[in-house]
Formats: sequence, C-alpha cells, structure tokens
Amino acid sequence: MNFRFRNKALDVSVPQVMGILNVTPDSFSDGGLFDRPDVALRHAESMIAEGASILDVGGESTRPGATPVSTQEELDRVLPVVRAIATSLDVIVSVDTSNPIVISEAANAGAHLINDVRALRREGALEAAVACGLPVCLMHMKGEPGVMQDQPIYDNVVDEVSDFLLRRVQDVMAAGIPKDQILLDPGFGFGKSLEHNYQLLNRLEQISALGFPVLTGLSRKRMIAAILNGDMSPEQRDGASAAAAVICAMKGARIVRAHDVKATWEALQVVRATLGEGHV
Ligand code: 8Y4
Repeated sequence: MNFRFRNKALDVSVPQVMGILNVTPDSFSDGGLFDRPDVALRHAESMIAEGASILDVGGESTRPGATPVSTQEELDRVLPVVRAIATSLDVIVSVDTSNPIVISEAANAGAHLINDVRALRREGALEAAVACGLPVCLMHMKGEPGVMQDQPIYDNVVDEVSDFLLRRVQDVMAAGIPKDQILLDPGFGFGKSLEHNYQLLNRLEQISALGFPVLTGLSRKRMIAAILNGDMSPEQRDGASAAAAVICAMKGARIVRAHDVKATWEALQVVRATLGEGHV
C-alpha cells in the first residue's frame, strides 16, 4: 500500500519511522545560524542510516510556555534545512508548521509533506496547503499550546478525537485536498490528560479504522515519562517510547514519529515480522 509524497512513494503497509529534526535554537548547543543546515544535515544522514524514511523538520516549539516565533524566524530556521535535505538526501521531508507562508515556502524549497499540529485551522493555512499540492497530516489538538494541558475534559476521548478528525477530513477534501493525500494523527499529549492519552493508545484501532494512514508521536513525551521512575531525562525515555511505538503499530499506525530512530526502527521490525507485510 503506497502513499504518494510529491515525487516519492512510501510503502505504508510496513510500519515506517519519521525522525524528528528540531531546528529550534534550544536544540543546538552552539547554534550559530551559519552552521545550522550543516549540523541538521549530519543529523538527517544519521537518522536515514538508522532507518527513518521521513524526517520532520520543525522550527516552532509547541511546548507549553514556549515563545511564539515570527514568520521570518521560522522561515530562516526551516527553509535552509528543508532545501539542503531535499536536494541532497533520499528521504521524505516533512515540515512541521501551522504557518501558511511557511507551508508555501517549504513546498517551494522541496518539502514533501505538511505536518500541522493545528490541522490547517490557522487563517490561510488550508488554502496554502491546497495551493502547494502536498499531502497533509491532520492532527487532533484540544485548545492551543499554552492552555491545552489545563484540565482537558472529554466525555469519550476516542470518539471526540475521531469525530474531530473526520470533520477536518471533510473540510480539507471540500477545499481540494485529495482523499489519498491525507494522514491522520490523534495528537498524543496535545490537550489530553495522562488517562486520556492511554485510553487513546489502548483504542487506537478506532482511529486506524477511519480509513486513512495513521501517524502517531509519543516519543519522549510526558505520557512516557509519567510511567517511569521519577525524573528520567529525555534520552532515558527511549526504551519506553519504542514500546509505545510497537503498540501503535500493532493497532494499525503506519508511521511513528520518534527521536531515537534506531531503537524505534528495530522495535518496529518485530511488528513487521509478527504481522507480515500487508496484514495489518
Ligand atoms: C519531549 C520531547 C517532550 C518532545 C515532548 C515533546 C507531534 C507532532 C509534535 C505528534 C505529529 C513533542 C510536531 C511535541 N508532536 N506532529 N509534533 N504528531 N504529527 N513533544 O504527536 O514532540 S511536537
């Protein structure tokens, strides 16, 4: 089962890894603007060698309390990296953005996928996505970063996420994005309590049954840290993150977004061997 990304195709009957490539300043210890694309390119090469078929380039932090970034700053962070990877490496380049200008410019720079945690709900974002012709990942988020973790309430989190995603699918298809160019994501950690996140994980089949390839991101998130001993550093969460990736893939997710690509890719090979290609 192939999913088309511009001039590339990806077999999503096999679980795939999306490697996370942050280009926010806090992810660079010696982040001079000049060497950023170089540093990012080396990180990109190593994630591809470890098994990533997609790289997600993000220049805006969605962490609660993070300072909002200007369009120019987001463009300056993201475009050189997207351009460098798209021109020199054989990988699908995803751009993590909600900004219509960044959507258009990243497409011009060679990006293959728009990954928007706001599901193209920002003014102008849907129009920009339609105009650039790229596939989109629509993610569920309740509220906005900053307030989304303040006592989120659901009657039934799985039903509500599911209803939201289907309504967004209708809207983006009505605007002109083809059905076969849509990925769905339940948005782990985005406006959900620990209990909500694990209810969603336990019943992820319901999201997979919507008829679109599902992408999930749990890597190093609080829902992982919360079930481990005390204050585990981000890297110390990678074993549990890989276990969560396995659960997602067993419940039908086709793409898992992760920091530790090697551990995630290896864990997903167990899923592949268990289910067999095309038997999810
Ligand atoms: C440690 C490390 C703690 C990372 C928290 C985080 C998703 C996503 C993000 C996701 C899709 C993050 C851009 C949040 N999460 N895109 N983006 N799905 N499609 N937090 O789950 O990684 S950023």
